[in-house]
Amino acid sequence: MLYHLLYPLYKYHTIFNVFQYITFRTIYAVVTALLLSFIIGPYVIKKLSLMQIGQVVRKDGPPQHLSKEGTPTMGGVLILLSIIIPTLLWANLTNPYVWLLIAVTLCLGMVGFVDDYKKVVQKNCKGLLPGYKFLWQFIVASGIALFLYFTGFNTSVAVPFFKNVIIPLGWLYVPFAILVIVGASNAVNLTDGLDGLAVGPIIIAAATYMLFTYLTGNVKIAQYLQIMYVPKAAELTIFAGAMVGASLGFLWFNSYPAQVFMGDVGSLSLGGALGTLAIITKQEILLVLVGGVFVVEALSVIFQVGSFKLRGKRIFKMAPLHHHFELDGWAEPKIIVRFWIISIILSLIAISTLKLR
Ligand code: 57M
Repeated sequence: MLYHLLYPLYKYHTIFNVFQYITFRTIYAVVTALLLSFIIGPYVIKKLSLMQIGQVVRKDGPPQHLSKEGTPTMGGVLILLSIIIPTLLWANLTNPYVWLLIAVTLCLGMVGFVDDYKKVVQKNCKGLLPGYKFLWQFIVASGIALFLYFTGFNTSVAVPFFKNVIIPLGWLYVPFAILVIVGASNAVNLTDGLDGLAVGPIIIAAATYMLFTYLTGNVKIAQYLQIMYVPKAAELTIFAGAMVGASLGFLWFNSYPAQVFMGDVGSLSLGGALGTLAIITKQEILLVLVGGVFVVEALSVIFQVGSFKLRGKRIFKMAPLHHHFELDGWAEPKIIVRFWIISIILSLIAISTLKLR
C-alpha cells in the first residue's frame, strides 16, 4: 500500500524514489513484521491463555513433554498477522504472486485453525480427521498449481548442480507442484514438536528464499547465474522478508521454554508458503536441501511407520527424529540448536549450488 501511496510522490521530492526499491521495502517488511510480533505477541499469548486455548499433550510421548500441558497454542495466528500486514503495507499489490502467497498462507492457516480449534477448544483430540486435513491441503495446493499452470507459468524443473538439465514436465507440473506444497506443509507440521524446532529452520529457509526471489526476479542476475528468470518474482522478496521477521518475532516467545506453540495454524501455513516460494522461484528440488531438516523429520516418520508395519520393529526410539534424540537423553535445547545449525549449513550449501553448476 505504501508503495502505491508514496512512490508517486517522487515527482515532488526525490526521497520518495526509495519506495520503488525492493531491497528497501524488504528491509522494512522484516522490521515491521518483527516489531508487530513484539507489540501484539504478549497480547495474543494473554488472549489465548484467557480463552484457555492450551496445548493438550499426548501421554504416549516423551515424559518431559507432560510439563508442557496447557501451554497456549494457535500462536500461528500471531505469525500470520505479522506476515500479512507488512506484506500489504510494503509490497506492490498489483503483483499476482504476492496475492498467491497471501492466499496459500491464509487458506492453509484456516485448515490448521480448524484442526487446532477442534483439538483445543472442542477437546476433540483427533482434531480434523487426517483424511480431511489432507483433502483440504490438496484442494488449496491444487488451486495454486492450476492457477500457475493456466496462467502460463514455466512448467520446467531445474536440477541443482546441473545448469543444462531442465526437465519439461508440462501438465505433470500440476501434481508436482501439489506434492511440493502439501509435502512442505506436512513436513513442517511434523517438525514442530520441540520449542522453536520448526520456526528456526523456517527463518533460515525463508531468508534463503528471500535471496532466491530477488535473484530469480532480476533478469540480469538470473542471466549471469544462468538460473531461470521469473518476471515479477522479485516482489516476493517482500513477502519472504515479512516471513523472516514474523518467524523471528514468534521465536522470541516460542524459544525454550516456550510461552506459546504455533499450532497447525502456523505450521501448515508456513510450510505451504515455503513450498510455494520454492515453486515460484523455480527452486523446487533445492527445497529438499534448504528444508533438509523438515525432509529428514518427515522421512524418519515414513521409515519408522514402514519398518513397524513391515518388520514389526522400530528404527528409531520414537519418530519424528527429534523425539529419538530426546529419548536418547539429549536436552531439548541441545536438539533444537543443533537442528538450527544443520539448517544453516544446508541453506549455505543450497545457495552455493547457484554457482556450483
Ligand atoms: C504434529 N505435534 C506435536 C503444537 C504445535 C504419524 C505421527 C508421526 C504423527 C505425529 C503427530 O502427531 N504430529 C503432529 C506434531 C505437538 O505440537 C503441537 O502440534 C503443533 C504443530 N502441528 O504447534 O501445538 C507437541 O509437540 C510439542 N511441542 C513443543 N514445542 C513446540 O514449540 O514442545 C510443539 C511445539 C506438543 C508439545 O509436546 O504437544 C506432537 O509431537 O504431537 N506423531 C508424533 O509426532 C508422535 N510420534 C509417534 O507417534 N511416533 C510413532 C509412529 C507413529 C511413528 C513411533 O515412533 O512409533 C510423537 N508426538 C507426541 N507423542 N506428541 C510421540 C508421541
